[in-house]
Amino acid sequence: MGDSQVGCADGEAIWALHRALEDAKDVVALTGAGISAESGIPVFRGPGGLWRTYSPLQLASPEAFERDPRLVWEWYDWRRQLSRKAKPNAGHIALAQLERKIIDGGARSFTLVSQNVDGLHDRAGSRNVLKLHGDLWFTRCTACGEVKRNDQTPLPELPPKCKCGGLLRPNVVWFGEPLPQDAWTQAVEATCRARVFLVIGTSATVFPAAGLAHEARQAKAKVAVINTEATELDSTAAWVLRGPAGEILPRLL
Ligand code: BJW
Ligand code: ZN
Repeated sequence: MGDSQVGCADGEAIWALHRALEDAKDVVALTGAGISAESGIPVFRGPGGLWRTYSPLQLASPEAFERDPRLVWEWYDWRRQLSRKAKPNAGHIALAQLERKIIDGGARSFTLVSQNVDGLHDRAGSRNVLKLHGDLWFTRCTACGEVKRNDQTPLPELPPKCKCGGLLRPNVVWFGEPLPQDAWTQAVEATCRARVFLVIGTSATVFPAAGLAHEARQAKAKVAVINTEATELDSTAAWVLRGPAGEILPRLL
């Protein structure tokens, strides 16, 4: 760890990061499943990350969908129901407040880049969320390509069909698929400008999203890692705040 690093979320590190956030012209936050854990939504990796007997990583692929669309949709239907019942937690709300504070304060920028598909950042009031891995609340037709919002939970028919007769899939990004071009381009541009880059509740193991944190570091941003566990980014971060995002983020405001 470098000089300015602190291995736990003590008051001094929180205060130093708070000051850096007040001073920085451009701020980026990258979030992952951990920020929604305190809303009751399981993360992907680790002990809490199993659904029935399947690892999520076995299900989040075009091959899994081709093999068994009904099984994959059962998983997504379950997650849609969980997300619908869940409420944004103090971490989501703090990020929405931070965005407002920075943007309304004048010539500064705040960009929220999320790997999450649950919609909790939107519901917490974040105005502009760059969703790198898509959105659970949209479907895409595998035949005609139509992308459509769908809020029905549970879905009446699994797998759901398009009005053209084609099979619908969740409008999310699976392994081996490209990220939405617009969101990705904006995320890279914001990362290159960032003076402070927050990495919140992500194992930072899935690329290219995780690469943004490395890019930020190379562009001389100060990187802060907020996570309950150690991550590979810790050794190069300016601050490592160990603890639940829902407890740490409100203290940064
Ligand atoms: C808390 C907490 C609390 C808990 N507070 N913290 C090398 C370089 C580049 C790419 C690759 C590479 N090797 C392989 C690849 C390809 C692959 C990849 O990265 N694989 C890795 C496994 C190595 N990447 C891809 O395939 C991507 N596409 C791509 O590369 O396309 C190239 C291409 C170009 C042109 C044409 C075609 C292709 C796509 C990746 C898509 C990932 N999709 C998923 C599913 C999304 C839909 C869905 O939700 O179902 O995204 S997989 C899953 O992982 C999901 C997540 O967004 C993503 C990241 O997970 P996340 O959020 O980090 O969760 P966890 O569980 O890993 O971590 C949670 C963390 O929270 C933990 O650290 C906890 O400690 C912490 N935590 N409670 C704070 N309260
Ligand atoms: Zn269709």
